[in-house]
Amino acid sequence: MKQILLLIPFLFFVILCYGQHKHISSDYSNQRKAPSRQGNKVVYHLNVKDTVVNFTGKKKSAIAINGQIPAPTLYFTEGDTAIIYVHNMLHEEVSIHWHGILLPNDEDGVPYLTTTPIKACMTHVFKFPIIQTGTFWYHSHTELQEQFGLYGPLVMYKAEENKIKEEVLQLSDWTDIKPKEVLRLLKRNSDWFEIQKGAVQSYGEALGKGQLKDRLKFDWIRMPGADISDVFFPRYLMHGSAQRYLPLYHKKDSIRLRIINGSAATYFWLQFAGGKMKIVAADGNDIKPIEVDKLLIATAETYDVIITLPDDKQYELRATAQDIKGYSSAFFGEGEKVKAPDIPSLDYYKTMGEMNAMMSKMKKMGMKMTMGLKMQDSHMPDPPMNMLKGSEKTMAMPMKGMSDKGMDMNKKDMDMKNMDNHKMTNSMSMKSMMMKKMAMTKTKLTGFDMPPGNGDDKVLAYNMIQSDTVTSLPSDRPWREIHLNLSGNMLRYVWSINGKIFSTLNEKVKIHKGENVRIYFHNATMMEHPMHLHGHFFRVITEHEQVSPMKHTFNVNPMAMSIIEFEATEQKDWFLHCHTLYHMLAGMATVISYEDTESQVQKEYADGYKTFKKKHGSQTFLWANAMVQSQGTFANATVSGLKWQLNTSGNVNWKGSYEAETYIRRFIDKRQYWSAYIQADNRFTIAKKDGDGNISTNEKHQDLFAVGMAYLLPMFISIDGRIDHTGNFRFQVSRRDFPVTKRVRLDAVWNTDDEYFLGLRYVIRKNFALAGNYDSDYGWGAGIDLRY
Ligand SMILES: [Cu+2]
Repeated sequence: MKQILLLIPFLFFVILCYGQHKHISSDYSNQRKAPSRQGNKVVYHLNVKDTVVNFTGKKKSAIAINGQIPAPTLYFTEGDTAIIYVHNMLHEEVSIHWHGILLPNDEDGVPYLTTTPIKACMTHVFKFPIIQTGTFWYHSHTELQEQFGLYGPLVMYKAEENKIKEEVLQLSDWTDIKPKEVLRLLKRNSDWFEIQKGAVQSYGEALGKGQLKDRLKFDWIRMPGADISDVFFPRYLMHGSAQRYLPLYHKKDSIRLRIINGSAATYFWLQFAGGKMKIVAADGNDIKPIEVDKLLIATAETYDVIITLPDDKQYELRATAQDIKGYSSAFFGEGEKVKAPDIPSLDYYKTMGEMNAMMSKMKKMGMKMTMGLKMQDSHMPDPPMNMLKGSEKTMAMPMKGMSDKGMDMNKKDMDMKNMDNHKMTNSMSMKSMMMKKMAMTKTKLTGFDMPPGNGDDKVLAYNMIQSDTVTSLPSDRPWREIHLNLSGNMLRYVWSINGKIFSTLNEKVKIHKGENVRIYFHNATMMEHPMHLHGHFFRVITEHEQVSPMKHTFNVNPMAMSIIEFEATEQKDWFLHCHTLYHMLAGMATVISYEDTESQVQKEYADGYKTFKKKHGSQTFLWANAMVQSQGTFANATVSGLKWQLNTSGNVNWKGSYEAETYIRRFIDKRQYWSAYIQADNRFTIAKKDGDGNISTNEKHQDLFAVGMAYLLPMFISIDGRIDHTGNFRFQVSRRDFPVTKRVRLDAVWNTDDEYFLGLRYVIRKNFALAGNYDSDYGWGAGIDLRY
């Protein structure tokens, strides 16, 4: 009886949930075609639901809104009130953030930070006045849902708008690998994506190209290689399909393209086959029109671009992924196809050499790969991007990860933090002025100037964008200056701001209403970061000081410094983060917080907020592998957290000898080169045959406890010393995953107990390789390597 009573609340929930679904379904059919309008209230219903897609020839699950990917475009006019019902029909929590929209804090849609999370089977109503115009978008802010398809456009018209024909085009990237698995592979430091992209920089190829020295230099500073992106995407989408056909356009038609980069982790080069593209708005704000041949759109940015068809043909608008590994297209008009030119693929080895040359140049100049920290030095050399620009244009490619030197910045930065982080000033200090000047004239704030095609093309740079109104901040306000270092560790795929991973962030960045806020972004990493501040527009300082463009998302170049400024007119907390989804979820986020105003949601959902934070950098991952060989099996499993790892490895041969080692390791320093561990060993050895070939009955059993320390040397050589409970000291040297060729990896281990291991792997698939090895205890063998 008691059990039945306990069942009642459960049954009640099931009925409620089912009822909710039914209710939504009927709503859905009514609402899917158009919003309902009552006076200036515009009502939309968004049904978030599982779906099945087929972008690559394989059926995969995804998430759609009203059955669509991208989600339906929401249209409003300035002065409207948006009323948006989000019906969560998933069995998991959902959130919707209105990207680039100025709205009350609790409508911003970041779950647990600003807005109540939308639990499974629940509906949340967003209501906010439309006080701006332009092209924007919306997306989930819950874990990896955005990569699953949860994004859509949002267009706000002026009350009196000169409308011409228009197309909304949302760009995105798609992977058949589950996004969670993508993140796990990045955390595992798997090189499967590099293999897929053809971006492995192996010793074999470097030797063949005469660039062994460059390859060694990279390894010497513990940098895995030069690359632009972390993830391989098999498909890029132009508003939901790889190729889109828009035949209803004719000669001389001008079309306003509202282009939104809704990708999880891709910048795109845009090209139009029918002539120049006229850019008229950036991030929703009108700018002085600029005609260009190419433009790079960073993740989460939007541009309004006008194209004109020169003839009655089909003209391609192409969006090429920045790593040139694929593109999506839209064809305008009918008739003969006119394609946009192909962009030559990247030469990683060439880049490697050029980056090394740049680094030595910087070293010679005594520059600590840090921008903006030595402003007083009038002989300050140009920032690296500038150097890049002056030389070969194809070299503007970043190195993946974090340089040794870049990490020095953290130390230095600590001093700087004490000095003037969050500093209040009434007027600009000398240093501030110098830095600003630098941002204006030296750091060009472009995307990578890797010209897609010939060098005469006009390529958009931030410095070319001028707002059509003056954007300078009021001069009678106090200034607050904030320095944010974008930092990271590629080896363990940890990303941070001021050395803090969001999951471990205790102190928010405090500002005060009524101030002018200036934020310096110092990118100490070798990757670009599209930084996005919620709920505000900021001016990105360019050489057109007065009319610097207003944006909600902007690209910070590798090893460069950029400045943004905004008026603090809001209240409560606003998310500030890198919009590369995997960087954000690995910790590159912080909170801009208005002093003395607190979000009710964070208090109300304190535990949820903790979990939300944890999911931005402190997730736990598991990986394992097993080499099944002719002489035995070698297995290894790791559970990895932010600062610790639990690992167990074991070997067993067909005769019954086995050995198992289990350790728990804690990383000590910021760079995570140092670690300390405790270990338990367990061995059972059946002695080998004696000289006459008789099997000896001599068996040996040994249990050991040990403590040790390990350090990662240049060249990715790991050294490790441990002492066990019998007093025996063991020193071990190892180098793993050494890239011999694109697909061949070498592992080598040696220790003072005279044990050694040499293994070669030929990688065939993400989780399958052919392997052969020699182990001092187990002998020669060949077989397969299975990886998870
Ligand atoms: Cu980033």
